[in-house]
Amino acid sequence: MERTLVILKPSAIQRALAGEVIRRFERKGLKLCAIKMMQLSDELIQQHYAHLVDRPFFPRIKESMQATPVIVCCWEGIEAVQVVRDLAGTTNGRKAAPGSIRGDFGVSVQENIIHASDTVENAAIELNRFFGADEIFDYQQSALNFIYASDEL
Ligand code: IDP
Ligand code: MG
Repeated sequence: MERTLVILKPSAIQRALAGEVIRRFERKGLKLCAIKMMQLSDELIQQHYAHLVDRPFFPRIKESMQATPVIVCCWEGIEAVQVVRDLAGTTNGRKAAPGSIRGDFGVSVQENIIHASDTVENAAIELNRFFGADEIFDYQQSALNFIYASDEL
């Protein structure tokens, strides 16, 4: 099983899409292992978007990510990192496929509703960045044998 980080950005909070987005992950069969609301600090944003710090639009992203508290969550499943990236859709909401979260709910590059970890390695780093070990829960997903076949588990 993989675990991945999703952030419901201020664009999701302000547009009252948090429930809708969480519902999509739940209905897919992913297991919710952690969830909390938090206000992102300057330091956390600089670490999280380190690959964009030198880009001219970085101050705008930072302001946007701090506009409201965000909801961070951890989702678990087989190949969960790619499954969640596919559910999110490509970065630009105008280009994202209809049916994806960004494709259905956004028309912006920046205000694109969610963050989703892009690799297994980054997912582990990001989960560690946003959650303490005691905030991520191990519990039995009772429908597991109806979500996956026995040879997939
Ligand atoms: P991703 O979120 O699809 O992984 P990244 O390239 O990692 O995309 O960028 C992180 C976030 O920074 C994007 O989700 C988007 O909110 C914002 N962003 C990326 N590129 C641009 C840009 O060219 N203009 C404004 N915001 C951008
Ligand atoms: Mg990214």
